[in-house]
Amino acid sequence: MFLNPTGPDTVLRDAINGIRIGGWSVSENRKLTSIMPSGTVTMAEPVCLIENDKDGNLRVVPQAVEILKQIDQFVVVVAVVGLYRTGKSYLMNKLAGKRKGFALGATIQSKTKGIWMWCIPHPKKADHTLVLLDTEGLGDVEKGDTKNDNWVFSLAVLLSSALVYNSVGTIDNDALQRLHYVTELTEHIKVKSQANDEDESTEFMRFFPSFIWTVRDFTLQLEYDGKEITADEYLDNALKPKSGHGRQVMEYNLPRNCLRNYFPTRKCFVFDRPTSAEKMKHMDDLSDEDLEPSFVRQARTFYDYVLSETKTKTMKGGYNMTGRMLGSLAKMYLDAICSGHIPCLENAVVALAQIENSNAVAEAVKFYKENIANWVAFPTETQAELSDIHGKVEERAVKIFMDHCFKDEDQKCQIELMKLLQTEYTAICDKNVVESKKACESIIKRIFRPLEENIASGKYMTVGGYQQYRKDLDNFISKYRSAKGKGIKGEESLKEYRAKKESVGQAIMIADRSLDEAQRKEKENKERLEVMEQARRADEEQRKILEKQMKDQEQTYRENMKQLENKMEEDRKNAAKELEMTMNSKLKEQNALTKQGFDKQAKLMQAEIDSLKEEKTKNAQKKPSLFEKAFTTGAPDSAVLTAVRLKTPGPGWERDLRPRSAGGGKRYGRQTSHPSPPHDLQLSNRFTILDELEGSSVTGSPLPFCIGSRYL
Ligand SMILES: Nc1nc2c(ncn2[C@@H]2O[C@H](COP(=O)(O)OP(=O)(O)OP(=O)(O)O)[C@@H](O)[C@H]2O)c(=O)[nH]1
Ligand SMILES: [Mg+2]
Repeated sequence: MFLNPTGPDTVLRDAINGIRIGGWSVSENRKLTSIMPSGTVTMAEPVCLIENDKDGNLRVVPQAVEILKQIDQFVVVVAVVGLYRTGKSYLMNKLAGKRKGFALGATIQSKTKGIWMWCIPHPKKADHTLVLLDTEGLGDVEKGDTKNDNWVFSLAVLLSSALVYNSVGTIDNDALQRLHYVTELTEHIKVKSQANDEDESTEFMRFFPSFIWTVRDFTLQLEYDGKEITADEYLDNALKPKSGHGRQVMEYNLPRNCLRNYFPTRKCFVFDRPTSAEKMKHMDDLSDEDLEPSFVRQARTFYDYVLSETKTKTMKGGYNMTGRMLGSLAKMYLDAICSGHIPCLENAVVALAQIENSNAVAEAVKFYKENIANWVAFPTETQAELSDIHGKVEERAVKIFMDHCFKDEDQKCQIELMKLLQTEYTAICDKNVVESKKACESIIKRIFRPLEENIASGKYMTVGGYQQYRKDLDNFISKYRSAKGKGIKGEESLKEYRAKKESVGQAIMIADRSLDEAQRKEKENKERLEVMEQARRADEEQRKILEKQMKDQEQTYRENMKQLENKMEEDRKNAAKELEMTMNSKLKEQNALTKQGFDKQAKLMQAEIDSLKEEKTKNAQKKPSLFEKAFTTGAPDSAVLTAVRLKTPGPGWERDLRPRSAGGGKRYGRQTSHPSPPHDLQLSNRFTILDELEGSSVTGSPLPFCIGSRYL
């Protein structure tokens, strides 16, 4: 047993100093490209993640979860478990590349209590955070009550992507019997939420971490039947089952079978004694020079293997996990344990997806709002200018969502995001109209002031006054039209101003005695035509706005489609990778069983392999949901077309907005049985696809375009 002084220490150390908080940041210079997913932390020292208090209560430490929440990067999680006083904390410090960190105990009393956590930037994997979990020693007789040992062991399995099992001496039957925690995992981990009697442990391999056995103070020769063997072969030999059916054989085989069947990969490292007993009392003060060179070498090999081979922590389905997700997961599992339930992988994935996806929506909307506010100078000169900014910001916002979401069943959250962004954009468009009208009003006031003054002073109420009035009016109109800063409602505002002036013009005409009846008629006709021309200009202006907004919708769908397709492809790859890995591990085990003469067990395993194969095929053929279908189908599938129909006032209304060829006496537009859209038609009125995608059936007019298809 490893010995030395200092008492137990469960105080949460303030390691939050020195944390670099990550997350999405937008630089001051308003550049969209400057958003950087830094999202990691560097902790000066470990903190307690799960407390195991004197009364035997387990509790997640909120401050530690807060730290994990800052980690937006994917995490590689290495947890160490094993009997107390076996040098676990020392080994974890080695992985952190530090001499001190996880507290070492130098007495026979156990040191580490609960589960401690240390997050550092991954030394070998860019943009990944390494999370080291050091656990309380198992089987501490002094505790008297070891009821939490199973939970500590199970939590280490559930939270890690590599589980290091640390023991001293040799891997013999005693060592394996001491690892009975692994045989009890079925009582502490549930895979599916629906309770049924089927043995779920066949599924464990898909979600379990890789297994690494570290054997400390190893004094034997790695030889078998006179031949030199590797540490891995040493472990494999130790895990060989016995044939037979008696109770003793079953007991002998149980931990071995569990280890072989639950974990996707196995690895073994043996370590020599590091130094003399005396020196080991203060091992965290010793440098490599003070240690046995063989131990230093072995520790280095272990370090290199763990840091290069340990995969990113994934969830059921192969989704990569961020630090934030790990924090939520720890909390969920602890909540389940504390309320007397068994942590369930399937429930955890669903609950985590809900949290993550609604966070992703919130993040994306926040980003959109902030950037639109930063970028748009109201009023924009054209609708195209606003659309352009909207398109760019929206693209990034959707990307933020896609980067953070997972398992978004039927794209519920993505549709929710599209709705929210649409609402935001509609509000921005409305504001742009209001701001433009305000700007136009003030420009009109400034430019037409001399005209107003002349009207007020009665300057035009004389012979020849009408001609002068028209000349001045035309002059100011052309000045107004060339003025900058009016925004998108220049003609509409002018139309309104001119409408107000119509009666003034008529009064001046009547007062002008130089005009005979015929001339007056002719001028009136001209006035009428001008009013129509002004209205045409205003309508044309509005048509352009609407047309652009329609294009924006198309663009929104294209962008969402593009990013969704990428995401789906990535998800498919991850799921396939997970299945492939499990299948390979099972095949390897099956081969080994056949070689060792356990044909019956090997045959039994075939059923598991077949079911994985079936799942792999299903996964590749997975039918897209309605939303996916809408995005990916090229054929005019009537259900999809109906579902993605944009609710417009009726077919042909878009054409109705186009002016008729010049010279038409009527304003414009051909008569149809469908009404033309009101010119103040808002995007939100027309944009109803999202509601429809969420379930309600749609009937009505055919769509003007189909999202995501070549019918756009
Ligand atoms: N003999 C021996 N002692 C070691 C080794 N590694 C560390 N020690 C010493 O063993 C003592 C216990 O080490 P820890 O790392 O605290 O052991 P632990 O497994 O974390 O202990 P608990 O947290 O109490 O379960 C310390 O005095 C270490 O210096 C080793 O490889 N061999
Ligand atoms: Mg320890």
